[in-house]
Amino acid sequence: MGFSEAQEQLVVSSWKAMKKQDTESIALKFFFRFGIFEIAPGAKQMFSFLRDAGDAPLENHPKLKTHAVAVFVMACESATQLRNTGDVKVREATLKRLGATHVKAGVADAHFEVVKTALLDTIRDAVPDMWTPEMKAAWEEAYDQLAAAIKEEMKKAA
Ligand code: HEM
Ligand code: ISQ
Repeated sequence: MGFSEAQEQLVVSSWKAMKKQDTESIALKFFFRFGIFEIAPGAKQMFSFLRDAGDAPLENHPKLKTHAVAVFVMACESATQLRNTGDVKVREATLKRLGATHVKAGVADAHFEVVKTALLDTIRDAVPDMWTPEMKAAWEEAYDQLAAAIKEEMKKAA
């Protein structure tokens, strides 16, 4: 499926609108929407910041926000690459690192679907006036291609 300039714009413009809001709370909402903790309570153990949080409020954990924002930023970059080259190539070093981190943490292929749903729901709630089926499809495609690249790298790292 080709990725058009219009599709890239749907992704980039909604992320711009989200960035103008409170990225901190968007990051938190995204994370807790995973729903993965209801589906798989054991998954909590995958995240070092949940393991060592102790009494510290999670809101203030720098890793949660940085990592959550990284997912949005990388999906945006993926949209731009899809439009330009029709293919997603994360920088080699970044991809290697991501493959290794996710394998080490015990992430499985099926988890990527959970995170995708959480991502799409978070965007829908953050920019309800912009949200359309076309926007959803554009983010989905950008995310799927990015996830495929990470999953591929996870197989090599396993
Ligand atoms: C860590 C991005 C999917 C669970 C990270 C980090 C980034 C990231 C940037 C920080 C560490 C590093 O840079 O190596 C992404 C992207 C994803 C994705 C772009 C999808 C396209 C997932 C999925 C899960 C997951 C599906 C499973 C629920 C984790 C865990 C860590 C991590 C457990 C380690 C956190 C910690 O202990 O500090 N991810 N991730 N990620 N990710 Fe993901
Ligand atoms: C790590 N990987 C994917 C998504 C995330 C969201 C919040 C915090 C960490 C994450």
